[in-house]
Amino acid sequence: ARVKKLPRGFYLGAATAAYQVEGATKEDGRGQNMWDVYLAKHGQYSPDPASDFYHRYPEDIALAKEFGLNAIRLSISWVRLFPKIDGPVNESAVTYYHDLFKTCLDYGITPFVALHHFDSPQEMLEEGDWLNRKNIDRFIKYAKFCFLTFPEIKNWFTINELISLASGQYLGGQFPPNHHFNVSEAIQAEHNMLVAHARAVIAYHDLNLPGRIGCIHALKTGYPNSNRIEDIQACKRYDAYNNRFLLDGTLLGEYQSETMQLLQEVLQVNDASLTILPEDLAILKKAAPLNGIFGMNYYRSEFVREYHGESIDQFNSTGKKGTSAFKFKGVGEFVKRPEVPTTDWDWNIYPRGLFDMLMRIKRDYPNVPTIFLTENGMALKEQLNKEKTVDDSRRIDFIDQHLEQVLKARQAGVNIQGYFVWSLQDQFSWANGYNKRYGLFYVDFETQKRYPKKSAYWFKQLGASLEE
Ligand code: GCO
Repeated sequence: ARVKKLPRGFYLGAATAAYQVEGATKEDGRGQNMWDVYLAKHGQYSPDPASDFYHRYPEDIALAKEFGLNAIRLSISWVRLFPKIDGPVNESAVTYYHDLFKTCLDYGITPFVALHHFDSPQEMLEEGDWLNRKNIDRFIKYAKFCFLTFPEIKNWFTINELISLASGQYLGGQFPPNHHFNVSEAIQAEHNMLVAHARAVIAYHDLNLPGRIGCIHALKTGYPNSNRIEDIQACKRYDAYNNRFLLDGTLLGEYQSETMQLLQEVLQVNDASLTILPEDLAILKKAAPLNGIFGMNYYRSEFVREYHGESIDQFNSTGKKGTSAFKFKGVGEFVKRPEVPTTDWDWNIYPRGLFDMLMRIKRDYPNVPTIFLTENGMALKEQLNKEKTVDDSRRIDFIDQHLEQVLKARQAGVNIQGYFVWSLQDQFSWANGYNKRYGLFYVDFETQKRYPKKSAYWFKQLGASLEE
Protein backbone atom coordinates (compact mmCIF):
# COMPACT_ATOMS: atom_id res chain seq x y z
CA ALA A 1 0.00 0.00 0.00
CA ARG A 2 1.52 3.29 -1.04
CA VAL A 3 0.43 6.51 0.62
CA LYS A 4 -1.27 8.56 -2.07
CA LYS A 5 -2.70 11.54 -0.31
CA LEU A 6 -1.33 13.79 2.38
CA PRO A 7 -3.49 15.86 4.71
CA ARG A 8 -4.05 19.53 3.92
CA GLY A 9 -1.45 21.83 5.44
CA PHE A 10 1.05 19.00 5.95
CA TYR A 11 4.73 19.80 5.48
CA LEU A 12 6.49 17.48 3.06
CA GLY A 13 10.18 18.17 3.25
CA ALA A 14 13.69 16.91 2.92
CA ALA A 15 16.57 17.40 5.33
CA THR A 16 20.16 18.56 5.00
CA ALA A 17 22.94 19.62 7.37
CA ALA A 18 25.50 22.31 6.62
CA TYR A 19 28.57 20.13 6.97
CA GLN A 20 27.09 17.26 5.00
CA VAL A 21 26.14 19.31 1.95
CA GLU A 22 27.91 22.65 1.76
CA GLY A 23 31.53 21.80 1.00
CA ALA A 24 33.51 25.02 0.39
CA THR A 25 35.12 24.61 3.79
CA LYS A 26 37.95 27.01 2.96
CA GLU A 27 35.99 29.68 1.13
CA ASP A 28 34.95 33.21 1.97
CA GLY A 29 36.62 33.43 5.34
CA ARG A 30 35.05 30.38 6.96
CA GLY A 31 36.76 29.15 10.15
CA GLN A 32 37.51 25.55 11.09
CA ASN A 33 35.18 23.22 12.89
CA MET A 34 36.11 20.02 14.71
CA TRP A 35 35.47 17.86 11.65
CA ASP A 36 37.77 19.89 9.40
CA VAL A 37 40.69 19.31 11.71
CA TYR A 38 39.85 15.69 12.48
CA LEU A 39 39.32 14.67 8.83
CA ALA A 40 42.48 16.45 7.71
CA LYS A 41 44.45 14.41 10.24
CA HIS A 42 42.78 11.00 10.34
CA GLY A 43 39.96 10.89 7.86
CA GLN A 44 39.79 8.81 4.73
CA TYR A 45 37.32 11.32 3.39
CA SER A 46 37.36 14.95 2.54
CA PRO A 47 34.39 17.14 3.44
CA ASP A 48 34.99 18.95 0.15
CA PRO A 49 33.14 19.32 -2.02
CA ALA A 50 30.37 17.27 -0.32
CA SER A 51 27.32 18.02 -2.48
CA ASP A 52 28.66 21.51 -3.21
CA PHE A 53 25.45 22.99 -1.85
CA TYR A 54 27.34 26.17 -1.01
CA HIS A 55 27.40 26.94 -4.73
CA ARG A 56 24.58 24.81 -6.06
CA TYR A 57 21.75 25.57 -3.65
CA PRO A 58 19.76 27.51 -6.28
CA GLU A 59 19.59 24.35 -8.38
CA ASP A 60 18.80 22.14 -5.37
CA ILE A 61 16.00 24.37 -4.10
CA ALA A 62 14.54 24.57 -7.61
CA LEU A 63 14.59 20.77 -7.80
CA ALA A 64 12.96 20.50 -4.39
CA LYS A 65 10.14 22.71 -5.65
CA GLU A 66 9.81 20.87 -8.94
CA PHE A 67 9.57 17.55 -7.10
CA GLY A 68 6.76 18.50 -4.77
CA LEU A 69 8.43 19.60 -1.54
CA ASN A 70 7.10 22.52 0.50
CA ALA A 71 9.68 22.44 3.31
CA ILE A 72 13.39 21.92 3.84
CA ARG A 73 15.67 21.40 6.82
CA LEU A 74 18.91 23.37 6.75
CA SER A 75 21.56 24.16 9.32
CA ILE A 76 23.83 27.12 9.78
CA SER A 77 27.56 26.56 9.93
CA TRP A 78 28.71 28.32 13.10
CA VAL A 79 32.29 28.71 11.81
CA ARG A 80 31.08 30.27 8.60
CA LEU A 81 29.36 32.97 10.60
CA PHE A 82 32.03 33.28 13.30
CA PRO A 83 35.42 32.13 11.95
CA LYS A 84 36.94 32.87 15.38
CA ILE A 85 34.65 31.76 18.14
CA ASP A 86 34.92 34.99 20.14
CA GLY A 87 35.67 37.17 17.11
CA PRO A 88 33.60 39.37 14.81
CA VAL A 89 30.93 38.17 12.42
CA ASN A 90 31.85 37.22 8.86
CA GLU A 91 29.52 39.42 6.82
CA SER A 92 29.81 37.32 3.69
CA ALA A 93 28.30 34.39 5.58
CA VAL A 94 25.39 36.57 6.71
CA THR A 95 24.75 37.45 3.06
CA TYR A 96 25.08 33.82 2.03
CA TYR A 97 22.47 32.57 4.49
CA HIS A 98 20.08 35.45 3.72
CA ASP A 99 20.31 34.53 0.03
CA LEU A 100 19.78 30.84 0.74
CA PHE A 101 16.73 31.48 2.93
CA LYS A 102 15.30 33.94 0.41
CA THR A 103 15.63 31.38 -2.36
CA CYS A 104 13.63 28.88 -0.29
CA LEU A 105 10.96 31.41 0.59
CA ASP A 106 10.65 32.66 -3.00
CA TYR A 107 9.81 29.10 -4.04
CA GLY A 108 7.31 28.66 -1.24
CA ILE A 109 9.54 26.18 0.55
CA THR A 110 9.51 26.73 4.30
CA PRO A 111 13.00 26.57 5.80
CA PHE A 112 13.39 24.88 9.20
CA VAL A 113 16.83 25.84 10.47
CA ALA A 114 19.09 24.19 13.05
CA LEU A 115 21.85 26.11 14.84
CA HIS A 116 24.07 23.16 15.65
CA HIS A 117 24.29 19.95 13.67
CA PHE A 118 27.31 17.97 14.94
CA ASP A 119 29.64 20.80 13.87
CA SER A 120 31.21 22.49 16.87
CA PRO A 121 33.96 24.99 16.09
CA GLN A 122 37.45 23.52 16.57
CA GLU A 123 38.15 26.18 19.20
CA MET A 124 35.13 24.96 21.13
CA LEU A 125 36.31 21.35 20.93
CA GLU A 126 39.73 22.34 22.20
CA GLU A 127 38.07 23.85 25.25
CA GLY A 128 36.02 20.77 26.08
CA ASP A 129 33.16 21.20 23.61
CA TRP A 130 29.84 20.82 25.47
CA LEU A 131 31.56 19.59 28.63
CA ASN A 132 32.73 23.13 29.30
CA ARG A 133 29.90 25.43 30.36
CA LYS A 134 31.72 28.42 28.94
CA ASN A 135 30.77 26.97 25.56
CA ILE A 136 27.09 27.08 26.49
CA ASP A 137 27.46 30.86 26.94
CA ARG A 138 29.12 31.07 23.54
CA PHE A 139 26.33 29.05 21.97
CA ILE A 140 23.70 31.39 23.41
CA LYS A 141 25.54 34.38 22.00
CA TYR A 142 25.66 32.73 18.57
CA ALA A 143 22.00 31.69 18.85
CA LYS A 144 20.82 35.21 19.73
CA PHE A 145 22.82 36.60 16.85
CA CYS A 146 21.07 34.22 14.46
CA PHE A 147 17.59 34.90 15.88
CA LEU A 148 18.04 38.65 15.42
CA THR A 149 19.87 38.49 12.10
CA PHE A 150 17.55 36.05 10.33
CA PRO A 151 14.01 37.10 11.27
CA GLU A 152 12.81 35.49 8.02
CA ILE A 153 13.22 32.13 9.76
CA LYS A 154 10.07 31.20 11.67
CA ASN A 155 10.98 27.63 12.59
CA TRP A 156 14.18 27.16 14.56
CA PHE A 157 15.85 24.10 15.95
CA THR A 158 18.58 24.46 18.55
CA ILE A 159 20.68 21.29 18.54
CA ASN A 160 20.31 18.27 16.29
CA GLU A 161 20.47 14.74 17.76
CA LEU A 162 22.46 15.61 20.84
CA ILE A 163 22.59 11.98 21.89
CA SER A 164 24.14 10.86 18.58
CA LEU A 165 26.72 13.59 18.91
CA ALA A 166 27.63 12.68 22.51
CA SER A 167 27.64 8.95 21.71
CA GLY A 168 29.83 9.46 18.66
CA GLN A 169 32.25 11.60 20.67
CA TYR A 170 32.43 9.74 23.96
CA LEU A 171 31.03 6.19 23.54
CA GLY A 172 31.65 4.86 20.03
CA GLY A 173 34.48 7.27 19.34
CA GLN A 174 33.74 7.80 15.63
CA PHE A 175 33.38 11.55 16.21
CA PRO A 176 36.14 13.83 17.49
CA PRO A 177 37.56 13.78 20.17
CA ASN A 178 37.18 9.98 19.73
CA HIS A 179 36.83 8.80 23.32
CA HIS A 180 35.65 5.25 23.97
CA PHE A 181 32.92 4.53 26.49
CA ASN A 182 33.63 7.43 28.75
CA VAL A 183 30.11 7.35 30.17
CA SER A 184 30.60 10.36 32.45
CA GLU A 185 31.56 12.52 29.49
CA ALA A 186 28.70 11.25 27.34
CA ILE A 187 25.97 11.86 29.89
CA GLN A 188 27.43 15.18 31.05
CA ALA A 189 27.61 16.44 27.45
CA GLU A 190 24.00 15.39 26.93
CA HIS A 191 22.80 17.16 30.06
CA ASN A 192 24.80 20.28 29.18
CA MET A 193 23.29 20.32 25.68
CA LEU A 194 19.80 20.00 27.16
CA VAL A 195 20.62 23.06 29.28
CA ALA A 196 22.04 24.86 26.22
CA HIS A 197 18.86 24.07 24.30
CA ALA A 198 16.70 25.32 27.16
CA ARG A 199 18.66 28.55 27.49
CA ALA A 200 18.34 29.18 23.74
CA VAL A 201 14.58 28.61 23.95
CA ILE A 202 14.30 31.11 26.81
CA ALA A 203 16.46 33.61 24.92
CA TYR A 204 14.28 33.27 21.83
CA HIS A 205 11.14 33.77 23.88
CA ASP A 206 12.61 36.84 25.59
CA LEU A 207 13.31 38.42 22.21
CA ASN A 208 9.61 38.21 21.40
CA LEU A 209 10.08 37.05 17.83
CA PRO A 210 7.16 35.75 15.78
CA GLY A 211 8.36 32.18 15.30
CA ARG A 212 8.72 28.82 16.97
CA ILE A 213 11.65 26.94 18.38
CA GLY A 214 12.41 23.42 19.54
CA CYS A 215 14.90 20.58 19.76
CA ILE A 216 15.58 17.61 17.51
CA HIS A 217 16.05 14.26 19.20
CA ALA A 218 17.01 10.94 17.66
CA LEU A 219 14.63 8.48 19.29
CA LYS A 220 14.98 4.72 19.06
CA THR A 221 12.14 2.69 20.49
CA GLY A 222 13.32 -0.15 22.69
CA TYR A 223 11.73 -3.59 23.00
CA PRO A 224 12.89 -6.25 25.46
CA ASN A 225 14.29 -9.17 23.48
CA SER A 226 12.41 -11.69 25.63
CA ASN A 227 9.98 -11.89 28.53
CA ARG A 228 12.84 -12.51 30.95
CA ILE A 229 12.66 -10.02 33.77
CA GLU A 230 16.38 -9.25 33.22
CA ASP A 231 15.76 -8.24 29.60
CA ILE A 232 12.74 -6.17 30.56
CA GLN A 233 14.82 -4.31 33.16
CA ALA A 234 17.69 -3.82 30.71
CA CYS A 235 15.26 -2.39 28.20
CA LYS A 236 13.98 0.06 30.80
CA ARG A 237 17.54 1.24 31.44
CA TYR A 238 18.16 1.45 27.70
CA ASP A 239 15.01 3.52 27.28
CA ALA A 240 15.89 5.79 30.19
CA TYR A 241 19.35 6.42 28.78
CA ASN A 242 18.34 6.79 25.12
CA ASN A 243 14.90 8.35 25.19
CA ARG A 244 13.46 9.32 28.56
CA PHE A 245 16.36 11.45 29.71
CA LEU A 246 16.04 13.55 26.54
CA LEU A 247 12.25 13.72 26.54
CA ASP A 248 12.07 14.54 30.25
CA GLY A 249 14.73 17.24 29.94
CA THR A 250 13.10 18.87 26.93
CA LEU A 251 9.35 18.35 27.22
CA LEU A 252 8.81 18.07 30.98
CA GLY A 253 11.66 20.27 32.07
CA GLU A 254 12.57 17.87 34.84
CA TYR A 255 14.11 14.43 35.07
CA GLN A 256 11.53 12.15 36.62
CA SER A 257 12.68 10.15 39.63
CA GLU A 258 12.24 6.83 37.84
CA THR A 259 14.31 8.10 34.91
CA MET A 260 17.08 9.15 37.30
CA GLN A 261 16.94 5.89 39.21
CA LEU A 262 17.40 3.83 36.04
CA LEU A 263 20.10 6.18 34.83
CA GLN A 264 21.93 5.93 38.17
CA GLU A 265 22.05 2.16 37.76
CA VAL A 266 23.79 2.64 34.41
CA LEU A 267 26.17 5.26 35.77
CA GLN A 268 27.03 3.11 38.77
CA VAL A 269 28.11 0.00 36.86
CA ASN A 270 30.21 2.24 34.63
CA ASP A 271 31.81 4.15 37.53
CA ALA A 272 30.38 7.26 35.96
CA SER A 273 28.84 10.39 37.38
CA LEU A 274 26.72 13.32 36.30
CA THR A 275 26.75 16.81 37.76
CA ILE A 276 23.45 18.68 37.71
CA LEU A 277 23.48 22.18 39.16
CA PRO A 278 20.34 23.49 40.89
CA GLU A 279 20.13 26.35 38.39
CA ASP A 280 20.13 23.82 35.52
CA LEU A 281 16.87 22.39 36.77
CA ALA A 282 15.31 25.83 37.00
CA ILE A 283 16.33 26.53 33.39
CA LEU A 284 14.93 23.23 32.09
CA LYS A 285 11.67 23.87 33.93
CA LYS A 286 11.32 27.40 32.61
CA ALA A 287 12.01 26.42 28.99
CA ALA A 288 9.79 23.33 28.73
CA PRO A 289 6.47 25.14 28.10
CA LEU A 290 8.15 27.54 25.65
CA ASN A 291 9.02 24.87 23.06
CA GLY A 292 6.79 25.57 20.07
CA ILE A 293 7.92 22.63 17.97
CA PHE A 294 9.50 19.26 18.57
CA GLY A 295 11.61 17.46 16.00
CA MET A 296 11.86 13.70 16.10
CA ASN A 297 14.33 11.76 13.97
CA TYR A 298 13.42 8.13 13.60
CA TYR A 299 15.29 5.45 11.71
CA ARG A 300 15.15 2.28 13.79
CA SER A 301 14.19 0.47 16.96
CA GLU A 302 16.31 -1.83 19.11
CA PHE A 303 15.71 -5.23 20.73
CA VAL A 304 17.51 -5.22 24.01
CA ARG A 305 19.05 -8.06 25.98
CA GLU A 306 20.66 -7.82 29.40
CA TYR A 307 24.43 -7.32 29.23
CA HIS A 308 27.09 -6.77 31.88
CA GLY A 309 30.34 -7.49 30.04
CA GLU A 310 32.73 -4.93 28.61
CA SER A 311 31.24 -2.32 26.30
CA ILE A 312 31.82 -2.80 22.57
CA ASP A 313 30.88 -0.66 19.58
CA GLN A 314 31.76 -2.34 16.34
CA PHE A 315 30.75 0.39 13.95
CA ASN A 316 29.67 -0.59 10.44
CA SER A 317 30.93 2.27 8.31
CA THR A 318 31.17 0.45 4.98
CA GLY A 319 27.67 -0.93 4.64
CA LYS A 320 28.67 -4.56 4.90
CA LYS A 321 25.72 -6.37 6.38
CA GLY A 322 26.28 -8.15 9.67
CA THR A 323 29.51 -6.44 10.66
CA SER A 324 28.24 -4.29 13.51
CA ALA A 325 27.78 -5.01 17.20
CA PHE A 326 26.74 -2.80 20.07
CA LYS A 327 26.97 -3.80 23.71
CA PHE A 328 26.81 -1.25 26.47
CA LYS A 329 27.57 -2.42 30.00
CA GLY A 330 24.50 -2.09 32.17
CA VAL A 331 22.36 -0.70 29.37
CA GLY A 332 22.14 -3.84 27.28
CA GLU A 333 23.05 -5.57 24.08
CA PHE A 334 21.30 -4.94 20.77
CA VAL A 335 20.03 -8.17 19.26
CA LYS A 336 19.14 -8.83 15.63
CA ARG A 337 15.96 -10.79 15.09
CA PRO A 338 15.41 -13.05 12.10
CA GLU A 339 11.94 -11.69 11.39
CA VAL A 340 13.07 -8.05 11.37
CA PRO A 341 14.77 -6.91 8.15
CA THR A 342 17.86 -4.71 8.34
CA THR A 343 19.60 -2.21 6.08
CA ASP A 344 23.15 -2.83 4.83
CA TRP A 345 24.33 -0.77 7.81
CA ASP A 346 22.52 -3.23 10.13
CA TRP A 347 19.77 -0.84 11.15
CA ASN A 348 16.50 -2.60 11.97
CA ILE A 349 13.66 -1.68 9.63
CA TYR A 350 10.77 -1.39 12.04
CA PRO A 351 8.09 1.18 11.15
CA ARG A 352 5.88 0.15 14.06
CA GLY A 353 8.50 1.57 16.41
CA LEU A 354 7.74 5.02 15.03
CA PHE A 355 4.05 4.70 15.83
CA ASP A 356 4.77 3.30 19.28
CA MET A 357 7.14 6.17 20.08
CA LEU A 358 4.66 8.82 18.93
CA MET A 359 1.88 7.30 21.02
CA ARG A 360 4.16 7.06 24.01
CA ILE A 361 5.11 10.73 23.70
CA LYS A 362 1.45 11.66 23.53
CA ARG A 363 0.72 9.56 26.63
CA ASP A 364 3.69 10.54 28.79
CA TYR A 365 4.29 14.13 27.65
CA PRO A 366 0.85 15.69 27.24
CA ASN A 367 2.34 19.16 26.80
CA VAL A 368 4.31 18.15 23.72
CA PRO A 369 4.17 20.93 21.12
CA THR A 370 3.61 20.41 17.40
CA ILE A 371 5.72 17.46 16.28
CA PHE A 372 7.63 17.10 13.02
CA LEU A 373 9.30 13.92 11.87
CA THR A 374 12.50 15.77 11.07
CA GLU A 375 14.43 12.79 9.67
CA ASN A 376 13.58 9.36 8.35
CA GLY A 377 15.07 7.55 5.41
CA MET A 378 17.07 4.64 4.07
CA ALA A 379 20.73 4.38 3.20
CA LEU A 380 21.62 2.40 0.09
CA LYS A 381 24.71 1.82 -1.99
CA GLU A 382 23.66 3.07 -5.36
CA GLN A 383 24.78 3.60 -8.94
CA LEU A 384 23.18 5.36 -11.86
CA ASN A 385 21.57 2.95 -14.31
CA LYS A 386 21.49 3.24 -18.11
CA GLU A 387 18.42 5.47 -17.95
CA LYS A 388 20.45 7.86 -15.77
CA THR A 389 18.32 7.29 -12.74
CA VAL A 390 18.28 4.98 -9.72
CA ASP A 391 15.53 2.47 -9.07
CA ASP A 392 15.30 2.91 -5.31
CA SER A 393 12.01 1.07 -4.82
CA ARG A 394 13.32 -0.24 -1.50
CA ARG A 395 13.64 3.34 -0.28
CA ILE A 396 10.15 4.18 -1.51
CA ASP A 397 8.79 1.20 0.45
CA PHE A 398 10.72 2.30 3.53
CA ILE A 399 9.44 5.87 3.39
CA ASP A 400 5.93 4.74 2.55
CA GLN A 401 5.76 2.36 5.51
CA HIS A 402 6.96 5.07 7.88
CA LEU A 403 4.70 7.73 6.44
CA GLU A 404 1.78 5.37 6.99
CA GLN A 405 2.66 5.19 10.68
CA VAL A 406 2.78 8.99 10.86
CA LEU A 407 -0.69 9.25 9.35
CA LYS A 408 -1.98 6.49 11.64
CA ALA A 409 -0.61 8.38 14.65
CA ARG A 410 -2.32 11.57 13.45
CA GLN A 411 -5.59 9.67 13.31
CA ALA A 412 -4.97 8.54 16.86
CA GLY A 413 -4.65 12.17 17.93
CA VAL A 414 -0.91 12.84 17.72
CA ASN A 415 -0.24 16.42 16.63
CA ILE A 416 2.34 15.67 13.93
CA GLN A 417 2.40 18.16 11.07
CA GLY A 418 5.21 17.19 8.76
CA TYR A 419 7.62 14.61 7.38
CA PHE A 420 11.20 15.32 6.29
CA VAL A 421 13.02 12.62 4.42
CA TRP A 422 16.71 12.25 5.09
CA SER A 423 17.98 13.45 2.70
CA LEU A 424 17.37 15.88 -0.15
CA GLN A 425 20.39 14.85 -2.20
CA ASP A 426 23.15 12.32 -1.59
CA GLN A 427 25.60 13.84 0.85
CA PHE A 428 28.61 13.35 3.06
CA SER A 429 27.81 11.04 5.98
CA TRP A 430 30.35 11.72 8.75
CA ALA A 431 32.37 8.61 9.65
CA ASN A 432 30.70 6.78 6.74
CA GLY A 433 32.10 9.04 4.05
CA TYR A 434 30.32 9.10 0.70
CA ASN A 435 29.02 5.59 0.06
CA LYS A 436 26.02 5.86 2.35
CA ARG A 437 23.46 7.40 0.02
CA TYR A 438 20.11 8.61 1.30
CA GLY A 439 19.04 11.22 -1.24
CA LEU A 440 15.96 11.69 -3.37
CA PHE A 441 18.52 12.97 -5.87
CA TYR A 442 21.57 10.99 -6.85
CA VAL A 443 24.74 13.08 -6.81
CA ASP A 444 27.68 12.21 -9.03
CA PHE A 445 30.33 13.50 -6.65
CA GLU A 446 32.85 13.96 -9.48
CA THR A 447 30.72 16.12 -11.75
CA GLN A 448 28.26 17.26 -9.04
CA LYS A 449 25.40 16.57 -11.41
CA ARG A 450 22.04 15.73 -9.81
CA TYR A 451 19.74 12.94 -11.04
CA PRO A 452 16.25 12.37 -9.65
CA LYS A 453 15.82 8.84 -8.31
CA LYS A 454 12.56 6.95 -8.58
CA SER A 455 11.77 8.13 -5.03
CA ALA A 456 11.91 11.75 -6.20
CA TYR A 457 9.18 11.05 -8.76
CA TRP A 458 7.07 9.42 -6.06
CA PHE A 459 7.57 12.48 -3.87
CA LYS A 460 6.35 14.63 -6.71
CA GLN A 461 3.03 12.76 -6.68
CA LEU A 462 2.79 13.05 -2.91
CA GLY A 463 3.45 16.77 -3.11
CA ALA A 464 0.77 17.16 -5.77
CA SER A 465 -1.75 15.50 -3.44
CA LEU A 466 -1.30 18.46 -1.09
CA GLU A 467 -2.66 20.80 -3.73
CA GLU A 468 -5.84 18.79 -4.37
C1 GCO B 1 23.75 9.19 8.29
C2 GCO B 1 22.72 9.53 9.26
C3 GCO B 1 21.98 10.83 9.14
C4 GCO B 1 22.77 12.01 9.42
C5 GCO B 1 22.25 13.17 10.22
C6 GCO B 1 21.73 12.94 11.60
O1 GCO B 1 24.07 8.05 8.35
O2 GCO B 1 24.24 9.99 7.52
O3 GCO B 1 21.79 8.53 9.28
O4 GCO B 1 20.95 10.76 10.01
O5 GCO B 1 24.08 11.81 9.51
O6 GCO B 1 23.25 14.12 10.29
O7 GCO B 1 21.07 14.09 12.03
